[in-house]
Amino acid sequence: MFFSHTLGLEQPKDLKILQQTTLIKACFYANFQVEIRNSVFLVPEQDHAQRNITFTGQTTYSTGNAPNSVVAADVNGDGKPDIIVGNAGSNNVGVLLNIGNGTFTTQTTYLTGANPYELTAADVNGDGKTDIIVANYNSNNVGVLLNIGNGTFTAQTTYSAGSGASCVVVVDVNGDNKPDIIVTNAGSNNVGVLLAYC
Ligand SMILES: [Ca+2]
Ligand SMILES: [Ca+2]
Ligand SMILES: [Ca+2]
Repeated sequence: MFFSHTLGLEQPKDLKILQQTTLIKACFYANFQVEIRNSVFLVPEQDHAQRNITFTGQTTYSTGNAPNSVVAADVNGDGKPDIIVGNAGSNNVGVLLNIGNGTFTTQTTYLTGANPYELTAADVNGDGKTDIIVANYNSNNVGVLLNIGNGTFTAQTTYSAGSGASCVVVVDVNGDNKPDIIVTNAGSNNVGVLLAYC
């Protein structure tokens, strides 16, 4: 019989127990194994006192037609989050640089496919600069605009998707440290996975 029991960790003063679970796993076939594991998850102690928060009225910045999606990411490496907006009715994306104090430049636009329905921002080529990935709904493809520095971008490179490419996320799905693209195809009733390779 295998028996494993881990207990007795001393809790550091600046950490608190987020969750404590006990896992009991038993196998009654080949070797009759029982494993009991106590897991303690520690997170920094935080002040959870409720605060009142209010917001100002909006300050507006012009975009293209029918802006349909937005993300915030630092595209020029100054530590300030910038705005990237998908102008679905203008077939472009707009980049508004953060000039401090929560104010932004007018948008600089970059062409996309037809009806850029949704976008995300991620460093897809590993150069440390945030790129733009856009789902071009009426073009049935995904566009990738690489960041060439100072918050400016290349023309898009397109990759075929299904009908009605509508949403994109970027994540490494196969553990090779290269970010992959997942796209929903609204007109095809499926989801597509585009693996990155060099
Ligand atoms: Ca910035
Ligand atoms: Ca990049
Ligand atoms: Ca990958």
